[in-house]
Amino acid sequence: MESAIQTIVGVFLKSAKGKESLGGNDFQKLVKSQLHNIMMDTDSSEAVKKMRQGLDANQDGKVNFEEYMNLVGYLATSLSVQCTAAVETPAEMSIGVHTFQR
Ligand SMILES: [Ca+2]
Repeated sequence: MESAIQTIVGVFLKSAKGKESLGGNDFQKLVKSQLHNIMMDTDSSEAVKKMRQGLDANQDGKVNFEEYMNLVGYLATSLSVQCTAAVETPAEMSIGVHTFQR
C-alpha cells in the first residue's frame, strides 16, 4: 500500500514536471500511459479532454493535485464496487472516461 501511494504521488509529480497542476497535454499523457488498462477510451483525446473538464473543479483548465486525487478516489471506488459485484467473473475493470463529463 505504501508503494501504491508513492506511485500515485510520483506519477502526478512526474507528469506535472515541477508545476502545481497538470496542463491538458500532461493530463492526456498521464491518462494514456497510466490508466489505459483500467479505463476505456483513454486513446480518445476528445474523451480525455472532456474528462479533464469534468475533474476541473476550480475551472482553471488544469488538473491540480486535489482534482487528480478525486479521479484516483473515484477509480478506487469503482474498482471496489466492480470487485464485489463480479465475484464469479473478476473480469476486466473498465471505467468509462465519460463518467467525468458534465
Ligand atoms: Ca483545476
